[in-house]
Amino acid sequence: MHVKKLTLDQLQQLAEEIRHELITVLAKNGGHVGPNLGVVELTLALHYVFNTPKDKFLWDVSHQIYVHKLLTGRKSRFHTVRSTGGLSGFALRTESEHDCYGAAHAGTALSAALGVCAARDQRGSDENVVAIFGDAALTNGISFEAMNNIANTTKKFIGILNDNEWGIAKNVGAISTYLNRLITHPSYNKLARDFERFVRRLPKGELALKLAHKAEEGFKGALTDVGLQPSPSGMEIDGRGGYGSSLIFEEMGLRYLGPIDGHNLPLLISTLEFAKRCDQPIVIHVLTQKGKGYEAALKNPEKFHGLGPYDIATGATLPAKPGTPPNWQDVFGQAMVKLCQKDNSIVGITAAMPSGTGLKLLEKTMPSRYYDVGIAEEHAVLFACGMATMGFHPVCAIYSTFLQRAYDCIVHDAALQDLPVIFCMDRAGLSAQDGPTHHGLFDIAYVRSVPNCIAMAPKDEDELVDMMFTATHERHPTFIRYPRGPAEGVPIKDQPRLIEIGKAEVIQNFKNNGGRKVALFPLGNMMPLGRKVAVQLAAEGYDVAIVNPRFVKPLDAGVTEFFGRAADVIVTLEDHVVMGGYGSAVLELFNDKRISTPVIQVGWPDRFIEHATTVEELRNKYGLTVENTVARVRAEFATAVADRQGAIAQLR
Ligand SMILES: Cc1ncc(C[n+]2csc(CCOP(=O)(O)OP(=O)(O)O)c2C)c(N)n1
Repeated sequence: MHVKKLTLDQLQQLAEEIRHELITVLAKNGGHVGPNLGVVELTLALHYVFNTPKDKFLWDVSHQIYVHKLLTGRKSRFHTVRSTGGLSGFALRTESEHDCYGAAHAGTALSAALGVCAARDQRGSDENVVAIFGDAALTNGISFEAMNNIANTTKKFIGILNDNEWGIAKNVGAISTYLNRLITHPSYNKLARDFERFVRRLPKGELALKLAHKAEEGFKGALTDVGLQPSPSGMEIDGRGGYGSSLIFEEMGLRYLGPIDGHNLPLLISTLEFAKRCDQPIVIHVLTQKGKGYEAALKNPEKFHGLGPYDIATGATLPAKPGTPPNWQDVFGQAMVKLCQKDNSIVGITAAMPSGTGLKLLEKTMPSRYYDVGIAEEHAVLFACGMATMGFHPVCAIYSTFLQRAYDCIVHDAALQDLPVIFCMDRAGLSAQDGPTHHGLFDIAYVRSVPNCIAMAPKDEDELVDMMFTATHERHPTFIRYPRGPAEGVPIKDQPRLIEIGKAEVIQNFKNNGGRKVALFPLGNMMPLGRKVAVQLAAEGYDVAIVNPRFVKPLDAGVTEFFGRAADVIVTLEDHVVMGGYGSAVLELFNDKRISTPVIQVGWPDRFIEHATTVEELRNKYGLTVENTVARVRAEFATAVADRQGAIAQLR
């Protein structure tokens, strides 16, 4: 797409077409509708002014990258976005030379962009480097770590703060309040003199000049166009000699331009042209509207941040089929409310994911017991640790993949001090359409090696509630992992039960019917697969036991050892990488006890699992299936028989 050759009218026409494409394709595939509709003009302006792949765009989270994909040779494949074999929903270096940096976790763009700048300066080349980051990404500590470093690292750095007042939910905290004050302040206009001078110096006849004139108009109307609320509080008092001196960016040695209307193409283009020529690191504060151009998305920014297929006319998403069990997240949210009602020591903490985790219900019903700390997982864990030292039982509801961010806080703060923080690790397992950045496949490995930690996985939603209840009675860091989507559909008891720590549940013992003995250990959400495997093996004459491990740490050494000695073959099943996972824990125990029963480990291989339309497709591809598990059991016995026959033949 030769955006640079287009006139302003053509650019505006293109913006319309892009919006249409986004709304129609995503209605089928699902995806990040609101964020992308919000950056149509910004992305067009970026491509108008800069030249990728030479110039580098680093998108924070990169969920807003669809427009960039459409403009960089991927239009014909856009209908495949987030589906099996199709385009990724995020920036991916292997997908295009125009995606110079992959991402999907928040807060990485500024640091990585600064690294690119440092490399450019070392090489002596002249690429422009642009980091595009959201107002909620700015609540993330890494963004500030980067800003602390920019001015003394490079002279050429362009940051674009894409401010739409929303993360997934409404942005929270002091930074958000600060940005709001900034954009509503009557003397906000930091576009200022030298920008005007720059505009006047532009050579006549260039489109940019015409755009610049339009820009002035647009700039005047910027705030009213976007329709942000004026701040109710007094803004003059910052205690530091005037509002201007308190600009965070300028205090950090970054030139600040804005706020400008992020839907005003001429204004965006002129401002970016200016930034390109600026010989000082610069941040441009751009105001955009999430969901711009689509009524349904404007009405419900949280839902349309990211969603599954929807009806274009109404914005309604497909209702769950009748009889679909509640989502794990909803069960978690309801259980939190009940637990908090009965026990004053319990609070819920989310890192900017109230609806995704299900904690929104707590926010609604018991707001005083609910904390949204922003996209700040490290802070969330440390905050929880602080509360735990005061006798509280904080529950951190954080996706498995995002908790990776806070690993040191888990080790150094929660575990080392042995604090009763509860980690509800949501999305443990696959997030199929998001892909490798979002799959939660490493948490067992990273938790089970840390002393003092207790790690469990419920087989169904009733057990999830029991485990949460149990965790609130513990004096150690406790981790509960469960996946995305519908639970198992079992009834939940009125009164949860305490589960004995480290105690597995024997669901089905051997029948001693003369069949070859196979003991299945399906962890957590692998129980349905385990049960199906059991049925198939029994049909083939095997004598099958099923154990619900419940605990990855501490393992139920007694039960595991018993079956290790009684069975001919053990099968562990886990929605986690095999390496370092639950099966590894069983093998370590067997090694310790000198048990030589073969262990078949069913789980994810030692590679990053790509995105796909459904979890089933990926399970089929990687063999987390009934057929493959049964085949491996058969093969194990065939090998054992062959080995035995070989050994007998040798004796003869
Ligand atoms: C470390 C981390 N935590 C949580 C998330 C989930 N998440 C994805 S996008 C998003 C909100 C981003 O808001 P913002 O940066 O303002 O961008 P916008 O969507 O508003 O354009 C969140 C919390 C994430 N991607 N990474």
